[in-house]
Amino acid sequence: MTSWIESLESRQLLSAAPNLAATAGQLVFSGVMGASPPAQQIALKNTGSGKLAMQSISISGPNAGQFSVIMKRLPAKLGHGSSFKIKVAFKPTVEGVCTATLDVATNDPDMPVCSIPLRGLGAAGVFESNEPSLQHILNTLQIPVNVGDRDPSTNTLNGPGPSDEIPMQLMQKAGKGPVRIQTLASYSWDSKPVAQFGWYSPTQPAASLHKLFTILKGQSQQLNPKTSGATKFDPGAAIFGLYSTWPFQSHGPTYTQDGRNTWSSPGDPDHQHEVRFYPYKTPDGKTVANTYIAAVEEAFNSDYQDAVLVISNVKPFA
Ligand SMILES: [Ca+2]
Ligand SMILES: [Ca+2]
Repeated sequence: MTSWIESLESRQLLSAAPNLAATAGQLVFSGVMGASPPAQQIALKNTGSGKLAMQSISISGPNAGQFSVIMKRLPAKLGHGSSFKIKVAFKPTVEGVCTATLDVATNDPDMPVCSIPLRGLGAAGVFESNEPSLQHILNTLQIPVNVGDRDPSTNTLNGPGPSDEIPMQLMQKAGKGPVRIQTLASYSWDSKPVAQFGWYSPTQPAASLHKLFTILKGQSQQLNPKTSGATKFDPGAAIFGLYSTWPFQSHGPTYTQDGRNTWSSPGDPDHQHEVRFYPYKTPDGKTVANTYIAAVEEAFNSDYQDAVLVISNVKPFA
């Protein structure tokens, strides 16, 4: 039986332990082969009370060579509350999904090596056939959805083959609170802005579009582009569709309703079907209720990654 003194001592030992906490759970990059997108910073902090001995920082994993650490000399120890900032850079020499981990070895008693996932998407170049495919975009972001591309090594959604796509040309709000939209990627032309997004009521004239947000100039050709404007809205019980306008394209908006995309000619591979929806999944394959990937094609090359969105709190209107 442990005496109260021994118990107190062990508790004090435990509370004197160092603890490493990182400011990011993972880092995600995208870039063109041979070039470096901006390096991303991560801070390593000692949130324990004992001294944290910093032993090494390195990168390992299948594509370790695609990433590098930029840091000053590693401090021997970090006191309570102190942190050490480093940067991680991505310079792809290959196309497609790159994975590695940033490994931080310390004397943290319950995690001697803290491994932070690094993920990167390498592109052959910019625009059109140099762009990554929708499937490679989702693979990089660990969204295990099959888009039906018979050859994910090319930007075009070839086929398409059997996929997780669901029919959803119009939708309704599913529950309380607003509808939210997050932009995961944009591989389109670099206009100012790249695109304007919004929603519309199918029973109102085409002109009654409700503007939401834009993808900012300079933010195309990458994952997680910066946007400006409203990324949530409350349509109440209304049935609605999504639209986008693309200044580079002289034709009208792209709508979620195929029949409104009258600018698309019968010879196009995906005649008028310019937005595809897929149920959103977490990395372990679980489908998230009322949440969908929207893959948008703004013109004619059928790559469906001109914008890749996540829309939540909606249900299909059939
Ligand atoms: Ca393809
Ligand atoms: Ca594209």
